[in-house]
Amino acid sequence: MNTRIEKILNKQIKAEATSSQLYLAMASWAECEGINGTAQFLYAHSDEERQHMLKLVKFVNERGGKAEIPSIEIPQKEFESPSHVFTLLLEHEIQVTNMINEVVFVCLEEKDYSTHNFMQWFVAEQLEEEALARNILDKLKLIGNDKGGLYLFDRDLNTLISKPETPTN
Ligand code: OFO
Repeated sequence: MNTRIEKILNKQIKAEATSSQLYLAMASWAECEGINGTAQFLYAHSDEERQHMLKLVKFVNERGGKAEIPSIEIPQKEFESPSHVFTLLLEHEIQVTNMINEVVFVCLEEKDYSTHNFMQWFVAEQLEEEALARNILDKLKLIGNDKGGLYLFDRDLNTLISKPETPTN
């Protein structure tokens, strides 16, 4: 595997692991706050990010590179509200999208078309994740401080949990 590609994919492995830990911290906070629908949504989202990391780990190793399993900084553990959580989540996803775009850019510069092809899955996934986070934030804006609305929002968040994906690469 081209060393520049290996390096940037390893950077992405760390980004996905960081996402997984951050969403796990958010899930744990939500559970302690008694907003269980939100907690379940975030636990599932954390698992999804771990699957993204694994997908990259397996791809790097199968293509003759060496995946690096990173250490992760302790994530933020206190949040002000569900809106605060999902605002941070969207900001984080936008950062990850920028990183994915950078990987795609390097693939083109290095003429590595098979990694470029592999990364298209992540490009599509980022679009979905950003759209989902924006959708949730829009709902929260509408609800404002209405406790009944927040109760229903939390209950319904369960329905937005996507199915865990088994990594194929
Ligand atoms: Fe891995 O999609 Fe979010 O970060």
